[in-house]
Amino acid sequence: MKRLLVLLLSLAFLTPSVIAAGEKEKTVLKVKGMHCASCVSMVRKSVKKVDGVEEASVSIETGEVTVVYDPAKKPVESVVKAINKMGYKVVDDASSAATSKGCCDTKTDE
Ligand SMILES: [Cu+2]
Repeated sequence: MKRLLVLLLSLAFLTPSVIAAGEKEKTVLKVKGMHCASCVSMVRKSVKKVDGVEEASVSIETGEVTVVYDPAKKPVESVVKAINKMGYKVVDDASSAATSKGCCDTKTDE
């Protein structure tokens, strides 16, 4: 019984350091200007190309790009730049009324 307690205690000590080592971080970016499946796959592809990004998923309904990355490589700034460069816009808060050009933003008022 005492042995089990010791085992549990050492597990409790070990667990946090195991989690911290090599752990990925996750961030969610709000992106304006995505209209269709083509936008989604383009954004996803270019985000995944950034060094340090492990996984990227894009939701067109919410305009959210979820990025799983290696924090040691700090790729988030490059991810934001990559998205903005394609004509979309990463916004800090969802209420921002930013306008942007997506791949299929074909307004003919010009
Ligand atoms: Cu599109």
